[in-house]
Amino acid sequence: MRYIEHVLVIPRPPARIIPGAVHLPAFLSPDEQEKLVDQARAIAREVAGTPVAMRRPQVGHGQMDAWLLSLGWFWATNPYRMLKEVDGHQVPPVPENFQTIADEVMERARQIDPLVGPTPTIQTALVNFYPPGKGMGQHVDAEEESENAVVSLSFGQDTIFRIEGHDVLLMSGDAVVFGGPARRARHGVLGARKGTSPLLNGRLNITMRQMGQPLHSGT
Ligand SMILES: O=C(O)CCC(=O)C(=O)O
Repeated sequence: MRYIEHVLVIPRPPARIIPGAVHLPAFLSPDEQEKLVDQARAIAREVAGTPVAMRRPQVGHGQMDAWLLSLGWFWATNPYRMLKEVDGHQVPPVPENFQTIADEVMERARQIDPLVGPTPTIQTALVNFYPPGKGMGQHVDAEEESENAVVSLSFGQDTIFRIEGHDVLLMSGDAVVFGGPARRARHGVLGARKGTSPLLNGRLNITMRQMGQPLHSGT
């Protein structure tokens, strides 16, 4: 008997979602994805048990479903503020390779929609871990003064990214940029889809941002 494998490949071209927001499917190779996940894990291990450890922040009276690790600046809640240290513990720095990735993502995104604007100087990053089924509600990234774009990378399980009512399927290795007119767009993610990834039991997202005025101007 002959077994014929049928592989369904659905084309996912790069696309502008709304003006200033771009989706770049499969931007990272499987090897790059694995290395970045390992890198994030290693940082999380280094700070485990300290006040800057990965945690599920309290927001208002509730607690987020996602686990957050802050790099560069610590995203504190109730009230919202950005801190350089927490109880005498330095926030882990943003790894140098994040800027290189952001540069590459932005260059590609600008080819799809120049409205994404200048490349951010990556001064802060959030590593968000979503257990299967968990997501993040709609919100606006408003803590940073900078109007330069947010660069977001996805690893592990699929999810739906919703921005201003537009839904996009995000898979492991995808990048999203929102800048220019979309910099303060409302966005969030639905629950990570169980069983969609051999890389992770859950979903990891790395979101990189510039905090304030450029330390050096972006390209
Ligand atoms: O997980 C994502 O793709 C989105 C994360 C997010 O919206 C944020 O960190 O502000």
